Amino acid sequence: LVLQKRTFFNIVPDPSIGLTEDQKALQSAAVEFASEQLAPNAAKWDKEEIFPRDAMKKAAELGFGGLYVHSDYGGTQLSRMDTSLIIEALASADVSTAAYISIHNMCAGLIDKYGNADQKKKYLPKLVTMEHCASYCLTEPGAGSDAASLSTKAVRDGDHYILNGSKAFISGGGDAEIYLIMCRTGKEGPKGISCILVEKDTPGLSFGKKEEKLGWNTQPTRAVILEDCRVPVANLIGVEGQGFSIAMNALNGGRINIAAASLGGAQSALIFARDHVKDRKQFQQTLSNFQAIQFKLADMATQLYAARSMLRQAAALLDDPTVNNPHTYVAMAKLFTCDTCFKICDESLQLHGGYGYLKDYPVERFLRDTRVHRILEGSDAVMRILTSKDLLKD
Ligand code: FAD
Ligand code: 2MC
Repeated sequence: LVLQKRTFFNIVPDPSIGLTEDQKALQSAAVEFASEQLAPNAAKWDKEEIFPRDAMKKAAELGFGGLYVHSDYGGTQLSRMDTSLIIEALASADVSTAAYISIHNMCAGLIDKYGNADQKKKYLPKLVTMEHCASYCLTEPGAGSDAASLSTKAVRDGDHYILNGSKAFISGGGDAEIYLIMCRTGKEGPKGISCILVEKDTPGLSFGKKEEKLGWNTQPTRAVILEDCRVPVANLIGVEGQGFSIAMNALNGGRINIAAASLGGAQSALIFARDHVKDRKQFQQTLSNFQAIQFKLADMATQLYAARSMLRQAAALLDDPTVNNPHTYVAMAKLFTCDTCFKICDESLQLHGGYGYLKDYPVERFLRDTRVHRILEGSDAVMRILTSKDLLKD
């Protein structure tokens, strides 16, 4: 019951349809890696809450640790669209690990885009190989959806900043070597925020307990605590006051990839449902003989096709510098895709009957892992806020 490469493409809607030959080659490499390295281990990593650093290093050997990073620093330098194909393919075997790889790439991409030459030279090579992992630290106990209200402070003291505050729900927290901390260096609101890189062994940086979660169990989630944490001014990414803009721009690509991870999960859930109903007999025939079941599968495939088409178009818009407000399209696509794909996983579980509820079958893991995509990297409500703001503006 693990995903095989041959089954990934052997389904309607075919995830490779409409792609260029280069994109198909990238996708194929990612599917092969996913089916050989992730699929056989995903259930164990989930159950035992293993953060699979060796497997991620192997992924990095294929270029998946520096997807947006310039080749000067060993990166793969791919577009948002091409990156989303890779994350989708990895997630078809293991949504949680693929999603962490997405966060790591969001951080490496942020340093690549906004860091100076010294910062890139110092940090990117080890991030690209995933010898070092990175965490993105925006959320705080009192600032979730309202991220611009964050209160972690960085106060200048000569050549250093002194950071105080705490970050909640940080993926990779406690294990990652690099922390990108969004913190307040100026006035209230989005314009007073900066982005500062903190290395794991910096005195004053500590971590909360590992959170126990419904899904995303192959990656640790911890609070990140900063107590008089002294960081060189050289670790400021971009300029003071640019942090919120940096954080939001990085999140746009992140949101595409979280939704792409939902697509991968839903794709596998559909494959498992199809295979199950073709095999399972009730009332002296296979379940797939019943038109109610056939129509259910058709609806799941149609929804998946709609979500994938929308997400890929939003990714292409984000890649196009002439497009105004691509983040609104990203928001609509994340909202629709994450919601739709979660429902496909739920329908797949239903089609498995009681077996779907057992951990012997993979579908409950896809359901648990995709659920959180409607909350993190901007909840459903935040996606609606972004869309309606644009829609209602004068
Ligand atoms: P709240 O903002 O309190 O929202 C609660 C509910 O109210 C939600 O349903 C929300 O949609 C709704 N809501 C909020 N505002 C409005 C409104 N104006 N109108 C209508 N409804 C509204 N953060 C990081 O910075 N880095 C990470 O690596 C990271 N990893 C995470 C991993 C996991 C497993 C989880 C669960 C979270 C992670 N997060 C991370 C945090 C995540 O981004 C936040 O949980 C998310 O942004 C929502 O914030 P909140 O939990 O404070 O919910
Ligand atoms: N892309 C580009 N720019 C953006 C943007 C985006 N996605 N979102 C906001 N902006 C700009 C916006 O255009 C404005 O620019 P300007 O000052 O030039 O007009 C500026 O940022 C401030 O935006 P708002 O005035 O809309 O600020 P407000 O505080 O009202 O709301 C909101 C911002 C709700 C959209 C933002 O706080 C948000 O995205 N919240 C969700 C937080 C989130 O996604 N957290 C995820 C944490 S990471 C995670 O979960 C992981 C698993 C890694």
